[in-house]
Amino acid sequence: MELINWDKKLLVYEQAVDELIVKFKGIQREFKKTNKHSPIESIDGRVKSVASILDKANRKNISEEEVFEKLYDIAGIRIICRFVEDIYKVIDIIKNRAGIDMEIIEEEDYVTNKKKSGYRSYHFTIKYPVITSDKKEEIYCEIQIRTMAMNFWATIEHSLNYKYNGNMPDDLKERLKTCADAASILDSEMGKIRGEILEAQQIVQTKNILVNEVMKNMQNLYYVANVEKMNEFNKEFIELYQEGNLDKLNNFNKQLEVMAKLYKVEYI
Ligand code: 0O2
Repeated sequence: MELINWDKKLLVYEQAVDELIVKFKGIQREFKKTNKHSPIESIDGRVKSVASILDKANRKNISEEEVFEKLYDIAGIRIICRFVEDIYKVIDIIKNRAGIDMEIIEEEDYVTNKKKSGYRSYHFTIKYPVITSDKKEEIYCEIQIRTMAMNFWATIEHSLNYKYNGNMPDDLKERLKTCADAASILDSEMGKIRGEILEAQQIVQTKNILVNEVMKNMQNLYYVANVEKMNEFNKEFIELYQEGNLDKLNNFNKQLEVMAKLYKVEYI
């Protein structure tokens, strides 16, 4: 039996995780830049440690040589959403990429069919092509999609499972199931007030965009308008910003735009 050079073998898995994180962060940015609610709250990923690969292989009766063909989650990324509804948006985004830069091998819906432990999440096993300096290699990768509440529960349960080496006491298991139900209720209640939460998010985003525009306009005017006038504008801006009335801030910005036209400001 040939000894596996793990560092070398896992390089493509690291590359896949890095690339996938960049791709999903790009999608998240796209939503934010267009002032839309992003179904992706955050993304992280990891390559399983060699010890963890060997443990899982052992548990599943998979030989060392077979791990790369039979263990699908050596590379894994996790997409965290705010709402359950967002999970389904992310699922659509992934399905739309099938055949483009990834191939879907398997789907497991533990969101509607939670595991006995109480675990909820949506899993995809994909095949992902990694291009290295001299070859193309297709590897398996697992994408887990879950809400923040599901993630909180899973992270705690995972640590406890690790502590008890998979033999968690029954009473703790039961308490965790109660926690899983509570997380589920939290998701469902948050889903009901989703509209209100999104509106609040929208207000924050609109304010950010407006403030950026005001800043850009003021900066441009600084080059051409007189200092006293600009100090007045600056004072007015601070007052309006503190008042937090978006309509007034918008009118103020329009005033700046008129000034900019008057001074024939060249935008930088
Ligand atoms: P790690 O350390 O997160 O990588 P299984 O036979 O069910 O254990 P399988 O066949 O690979 O695993 O498929 P499945 O069910 O999709 O599980 C893969 C991963 O999902 C697990 O990887 C966990 O990350 C997560 N997961 C599944 N079930 C549970 C659960 O009950 N609790 C928690 N916290 N996570 C779960 P690993 O290799 O087990 O762990």
